[in-house]
Amino acid sequence: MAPSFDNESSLFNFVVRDGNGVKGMVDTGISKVPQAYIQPPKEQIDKRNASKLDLPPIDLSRLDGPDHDGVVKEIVKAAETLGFFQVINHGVPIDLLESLKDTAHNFFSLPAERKAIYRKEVSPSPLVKYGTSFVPEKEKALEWKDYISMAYTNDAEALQHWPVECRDVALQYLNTSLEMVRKLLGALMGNLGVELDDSKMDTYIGKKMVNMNFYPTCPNPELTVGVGRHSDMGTLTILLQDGIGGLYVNVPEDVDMENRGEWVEIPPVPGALVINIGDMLQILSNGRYKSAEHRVRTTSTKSRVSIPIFTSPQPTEKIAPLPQVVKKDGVARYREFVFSDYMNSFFGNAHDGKKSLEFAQTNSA
Ligand SMILES: O=C(O)CCC(=O)C(=O)O
Ligand SMILES: [Fe+2]
Repeated sequence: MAPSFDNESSLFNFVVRDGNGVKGMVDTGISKVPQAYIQPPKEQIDKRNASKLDLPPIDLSRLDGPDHDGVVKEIVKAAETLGFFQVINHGVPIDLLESLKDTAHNFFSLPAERKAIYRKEVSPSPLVKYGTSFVPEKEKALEWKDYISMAYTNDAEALQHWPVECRDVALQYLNTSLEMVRKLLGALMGNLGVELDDSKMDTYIGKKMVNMNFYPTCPNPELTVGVGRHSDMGTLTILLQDGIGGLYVNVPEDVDMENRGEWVEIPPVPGALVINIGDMLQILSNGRYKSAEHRVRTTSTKSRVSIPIFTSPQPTEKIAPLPQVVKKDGVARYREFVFSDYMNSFFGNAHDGKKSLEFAQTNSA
């Protein structure tokens, strides 16, 4: 028998502790969103008056031709303003993108007990974690999302430990994306006067993770969020979204763009990947590049999937604004810290916009 979802602890046990996820709850046939998922009014997403971002995707094949400098300028401009852009001709095969979306749907359609073996308390591998919401223990309202997270160390360990249902496509996705990540980061760092050799590159993107997010259909999308307002913690995120839409980014107040201060939707573009700047790149660039504040709406008609690759420094890495930039700016806007301390602060708090950066802020930020 389905538990009573009006009772908070019975809901928490079913969805979070027993690993049924939001998907398991929706499959019991609920007709309205339980109280635990109702967001405070200021976090609810009103779809009706949101604009769509009207920026053409950047064609990365042009990086290798005579337009190289022009493309670098487009990438830099996007990183300095919105912290979000889309790319095409990125080197990841289009049929792989289709397989990834199918694989995510298939994985989340598995019976709960097949997914629940990867809950963090019991997972057979520290590389793999299945869960729901972001930090359910700390959240006032839960997020309408289940996920599987696969950390990368090397190909052999990925093939050994990642769930058999997703490992091949997830690993191909990661491996075919890395060249693009290196090119993008090389261009962004080059613009700051910093040349990256292979080992320096590894300092900033040494840690890699592939996630699959699943947002089940929701009876009251106007009351919930798929993911609450946040910026990503790491260096660069590569994101595959499906055709459903619902990814919003906040246009900062202080940039020269239309829709300042508003949430704009990043429209799905077939074959494109979304790139977003994470907190580490904002800090390394001493605030020139902006980590993007974003969030995800739910829908009542179809379940949505998205598949991000998160790149970041290794936990033991010391991070601080790059000296070349601090010298030019005359001031360091962030202090030095060890990345694992930033991670603990990030995962120790519910999503709250760009508050994550306060951990590293100095008075001059
Ligand atoms: O589902 C999406 O489009 C975005 C997901 C996201 O922001 C995240 O996983 O950090
Ligand atoms: Fe994100």
